[in-house]
Amino acid sequence: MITACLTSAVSGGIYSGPSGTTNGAPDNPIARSAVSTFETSVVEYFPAAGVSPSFTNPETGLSSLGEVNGSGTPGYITLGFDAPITNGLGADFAVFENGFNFGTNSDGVPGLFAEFAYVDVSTNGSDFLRFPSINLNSGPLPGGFGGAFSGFDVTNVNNLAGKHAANWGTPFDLDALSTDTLVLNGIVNLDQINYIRLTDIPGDGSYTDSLGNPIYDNFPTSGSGGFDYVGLPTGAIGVLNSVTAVPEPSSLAIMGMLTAGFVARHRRRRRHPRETSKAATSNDDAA
Ligand SMILES: [Ca+2]
Ligand SMILES: [Ca+2]
Ligand SMILES: [Ca+2]
Repeated sequence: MITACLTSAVSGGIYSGPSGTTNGAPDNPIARSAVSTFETSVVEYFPAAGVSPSFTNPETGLSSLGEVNGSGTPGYITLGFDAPITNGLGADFAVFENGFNFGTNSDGVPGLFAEFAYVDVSTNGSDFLRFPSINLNSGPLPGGFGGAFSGFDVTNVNNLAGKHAANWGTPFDLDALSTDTLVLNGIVNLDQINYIRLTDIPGDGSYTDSLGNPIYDNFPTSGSGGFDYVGLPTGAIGVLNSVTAVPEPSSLAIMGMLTAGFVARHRRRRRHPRETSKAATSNDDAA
């Protein structure tokens, strides 16, 4: 029975469902419990008009990006890291939102209460490069409560933040950007990503994926409108590949203690050269 469910899940769309592993999907999510490093700073935060003040404090907790229609500027947030993200094997970071399962597609795969965002990366903080994305949905799943409260079939969605349920991170592989002009010109260094920006997608279809398809999500939402940023210190960007961190202060302390011990032994040897030499001799005899 489980096998039948997994097989039908793949036939709905090739991408992963909202939570857990979907057999054969290229973008299975990362569990939050499997990640230990997250962003450490909020570099910029510009919510769109209409977000409730209680959801506008990203440095201390849950905040929202808000959304506007196609004529305005969508809300966004730019996040910084202690160590640059690098393009290692497979996915290099994962983005977490707070969506939840809602509805099911024709294959019985759960849908998602979706609030999507574009993902951009930067080395220098001013030149940002956007991940290519795919949305093959032409609207919400049936059974919702209208445009602002419906489920969406995320097996038709790729490389948009917010396509997985809470505590499941959407994986992003920097390899997807390797042929872009900004990378080839050295302006964005995929082995030194210092900034990641999340930009809400107002899901009325006025914003598109990389193929030109309109993107739909719950719209218009109010209060905590648009993509929800979980806030610091929890963090929304799980780092999977990064520059090797410098030793932690605790490690340095241990190294210091080891060095001090070595110096003390060295001094004892210099003070009592004969004893040391005797000990060595007797050891030799024993052998
Ligand atoms: Ca990679
Ligand atoms: Ca949300
Ligand atoms: Ca949105």
